[in-house]
Amino acid sequence: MPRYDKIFEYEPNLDGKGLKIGVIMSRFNIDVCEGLLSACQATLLKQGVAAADIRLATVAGALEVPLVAKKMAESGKYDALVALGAVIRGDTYHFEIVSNEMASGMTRINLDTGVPVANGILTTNTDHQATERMTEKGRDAALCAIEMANLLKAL
Ligand code: INI
Repeated sequence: MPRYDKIFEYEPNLDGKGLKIGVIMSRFNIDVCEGLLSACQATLLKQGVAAADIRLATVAGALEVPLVAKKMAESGKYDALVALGAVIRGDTYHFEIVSNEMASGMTRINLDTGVPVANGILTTNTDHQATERMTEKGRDAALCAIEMANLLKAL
């Protein structure tokens, strides 16, 4: 049933069957990262992605994620990627550098490679905020990756 009148819409498709998904997870603030991974993995499986079609690479911190994501995107093996990590504000300017560089790196990979990368990297002021948001963020990133993979195939 069309949602809008007199216009064809590529309807959001969250069916993960047959999709190959690469996950890049930072290990910095590992408890939060593993919370993100757990929600992401559960959602991918729930949406029909086969366990054997999910590959995980881990890196030291969020700044390392874009390079690994780029390499995975260029490999041609994945329909979409999910980046997971936690950048939590400390007392230094490093937070801004890590958050901004990571985000611009992710945008570049999407546009340069044509492979969608869902950004599931939390940027928060406190550990508490990160812990509160990790389940929803991991889930949303998984759904975003599936939706984008299907949309790009359909266009
Ligand atoms: N990396 C993170 O993933 N989260 C952070 O909060 C963080 N802080 O705050 O420093 C962080 N720094 C490490 C960075 O991502 C690189 O691993 C490091 O600079 C080596 O390149």
